[in-house]
Amino acid sequence: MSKENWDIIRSKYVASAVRADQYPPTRMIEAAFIGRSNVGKSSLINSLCRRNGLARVSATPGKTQTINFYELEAKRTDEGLDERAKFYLVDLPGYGFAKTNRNNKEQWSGFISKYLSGSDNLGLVCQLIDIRHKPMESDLECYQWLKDCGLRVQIVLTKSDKLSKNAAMSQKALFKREMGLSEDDIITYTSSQHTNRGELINRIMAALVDNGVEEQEA
Ligand SMILES: Nc1nc2c(ncn2[C@@H]2O[C@H](COP(=O)(O)OP(=O)(O)O)[C@@H](O)[C@H]2O)c(=O)[nH]1
Ligand SMILES: [Mg+2]
Repeated sequence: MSKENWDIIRSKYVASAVRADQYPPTRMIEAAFIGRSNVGKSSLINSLCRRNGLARVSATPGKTQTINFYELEAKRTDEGLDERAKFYLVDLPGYGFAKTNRNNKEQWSGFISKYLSGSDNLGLVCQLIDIRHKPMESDLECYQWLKDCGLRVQIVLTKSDKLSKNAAMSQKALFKREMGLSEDDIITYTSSQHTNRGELINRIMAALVDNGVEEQEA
């Protein structure tokens, strides 16, 4: 594949849903974001869109309990080309929220799994994992479940600024090994510094283009 050069140039919130009939009526290809509560998902979404307040950043885990849809426009500039593509960024509730009781947890998983297994438009799932942790049961289970659904998954190791370069590299190697990933399946990220922003956007767009995102000449 040639080196793509995509950027996110526009973003807006469109809808929150707890049921399928609340999804936005216009169908577009989707990239979903999932991870444990407090992994840095809202911060990553804001960093990708270069918008401070698009998704709500919180120090208290477990706040987002709805599926949130944002409409994004990406632009590719290569050798004078000016191509645009629109898609939905889908922010999913965090999994593994310790304070959630068993009942809530079951309800929650049903609601998420319905979305993930039922969306024909889902081109990529970005699964976020805190780089400081060892691979956790819930992360491995989630990954396996997504793969079993036939979904394409990009692993993003968040908060890489919390570790030294060397420690971050060995954590990445550990996740690669334990999850059986190739180099293209996993990336480190620091939201506050937008580290690896361009590379992650290019990977997201490559997956969406493979899955039929419509590119338009501007
Ligand atoms: N050091 C550091 N902290 C981060 C980073 N991303 C998020 N955080 C912090 O982690 C906490 C949870 O972030 P948030 O984006 O709300 O996580 P969410 O619950 O997954 O949406 C907040 O206090 C953020 O400031 C990062 O890249 N580096
Ligand atoms: Mg959040």
